[in-house]
Amino acid sequence: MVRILGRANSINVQKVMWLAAEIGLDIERFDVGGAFGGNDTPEYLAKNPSGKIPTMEDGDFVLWESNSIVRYLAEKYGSSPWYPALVEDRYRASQWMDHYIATHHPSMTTIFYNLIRMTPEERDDKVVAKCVETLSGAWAVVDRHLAENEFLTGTAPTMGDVPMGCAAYRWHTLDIERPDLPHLRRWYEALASRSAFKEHVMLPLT
Ligand SMILES: N[C@@H](CCC(=O)N[C@@H](CS)C(=O)NCC(=O)O)C(=O)O
Repeated sequence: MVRILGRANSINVQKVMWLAAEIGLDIERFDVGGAFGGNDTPEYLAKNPSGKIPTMEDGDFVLWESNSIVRYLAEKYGSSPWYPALVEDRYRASQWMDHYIATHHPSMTTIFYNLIRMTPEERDDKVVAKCVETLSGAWAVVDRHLAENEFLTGTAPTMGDVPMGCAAYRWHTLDIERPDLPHLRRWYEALASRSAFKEHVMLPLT
């Protein structure tokens, strides 16, 4: 059975668990990282030198970087639409996965850490406001795309919706002022109605 090393409240673990549930793949997950620790041991670092979570083990094959794990599982164990059949659609999906990492994730992480993990004394409200402004622009790009498309890569969710989808839950749940982006909200609500998304992504923010 595929094994995932990583705690359930990590957005990067959630990507993998949600995708696996959508494609019907049984996964054994182990709590590693954060309060559980275990990601700084020589044994863990031999598998994943970044010391981050998640790490995937599929037999002897070890992989880290959550987007790579999502692509691997979708290709090896999934099928269309989650792993799009057309190469062009596959790369469109991949493009949105990369776009999330490059444009949204740094600001999303900063807001999350400030609002959820830090004490009010540690929090930097100016930095949070700046990140919310940056992200409002980044999500507006997604909103315009979703005005013309039901999901990020066509008429059904694919692996391309996974990173943005996980982050959209946080964006719509955190105590921040969001611009009105109706297409983004419609897409997020469609994902939020899925049982696998509810089970693996819509967890308390901790
Ligand atoms: N680019 C990596 C980032 C991994 C990452 O930063 N993971 C965080 C959790 S979301 C982590 O390992 N934090 C340290 C910890 O949990 O102990 C990926 O997508 O897998």
